[in-house]
Amino acid sequence: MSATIQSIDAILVDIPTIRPHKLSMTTMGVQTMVIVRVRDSDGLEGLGEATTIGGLAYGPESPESVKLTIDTYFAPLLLNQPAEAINTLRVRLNRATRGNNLAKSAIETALLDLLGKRLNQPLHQLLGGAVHQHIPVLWTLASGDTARDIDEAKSLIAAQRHCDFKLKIGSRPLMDDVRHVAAIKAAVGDSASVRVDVNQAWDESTAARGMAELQAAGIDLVEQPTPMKDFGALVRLSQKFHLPILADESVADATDMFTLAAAGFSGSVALKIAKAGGPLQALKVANVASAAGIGLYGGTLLEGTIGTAAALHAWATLEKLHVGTEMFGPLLMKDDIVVTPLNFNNNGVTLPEGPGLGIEIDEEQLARYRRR
Ligand code: MUC
Ligand code: MG
Repeated sequence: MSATIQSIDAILVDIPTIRPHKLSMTTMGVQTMVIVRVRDSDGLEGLGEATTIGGLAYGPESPESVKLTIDTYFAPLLLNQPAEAINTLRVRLNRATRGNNLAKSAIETALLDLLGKRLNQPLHQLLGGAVHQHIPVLWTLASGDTARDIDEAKSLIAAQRHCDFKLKIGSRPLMDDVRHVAAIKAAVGDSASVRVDVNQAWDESTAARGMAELQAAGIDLVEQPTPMKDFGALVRLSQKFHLPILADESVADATDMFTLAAAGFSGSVALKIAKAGGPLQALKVANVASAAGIGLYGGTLLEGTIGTAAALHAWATLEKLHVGTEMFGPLLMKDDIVVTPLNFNNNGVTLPEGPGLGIEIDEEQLARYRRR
């Protein structure tokens, strides 16, 4: 007899960030995680996480809506069902509920963690095994202040914590942003890759001007310059410039990836377990992208250690991450709720060991930061 799901808890956890994190649509001072704990009839527990950026500023799911969706709609569909039937459970959820991929990602992660613990195997092993044990991780400079960003970059380079950087732009006039980016690129030098993320803030003509300026400043990549639903703009910009484009918000799932590629997009895609609905779903996006010759990037919605570990297990199974990853979420938070944090070293992170995610909750820390 297989184990059945006995309880599902979705817990809101608020942890301040180490400094303001300024994106085109919001400035974060705190990160809210929804930590999901799924218990089975043998007493084993699987962990998952859903996180977004700035409440409802980034996308249509908020941490509070993720909790409500899981408590009210997902739990009745999952309770008393066989815990290891992950594909069947996903079909069951998707027949009864639309969208809500962040909430679905937390559930898929927790079920995979649970299965890994049952089989005493790390999550990457359930996905066919890791190709890489150490994965490169860039850092986002987004304090909102050029001099502070330069200091931050230089100390991270010196500590070999990160050697590549992404800058968040788009909230200021174009040429202010270009000057900010060019100053940082000049300060960090040729050995560091500097990219920008516009988070949809430009229209197509601003993007065309911006890309020409950024190319001249030595920038390596422009992420989501234009609105997510305007696939035509991304396609035309990717055909017009040698400076590559990284599609982020435009591509949530494998169908989005297929549609954008079929429309003629070339460049790379930011894979995110949250956008896709879980690690297995994000790997489906990777498969479609690879078939279309589109490069891969390990993306984050600034998850804490649990969500970041889940993504790392998935990214580790890919042969090549053409433009690296940004799995630094835990480092942006002032504190953690796990017993052993991830090991960031040598400009990257080491894949955690142990069954499932290889992550254990620190109950005291969880009690300290959970929302009451
Ligand atoms: C995004 O849009 O890429 C990832 C890194 C970061 O600083 O923000 C996120 C969201
Ligand atoms: Mg992005």
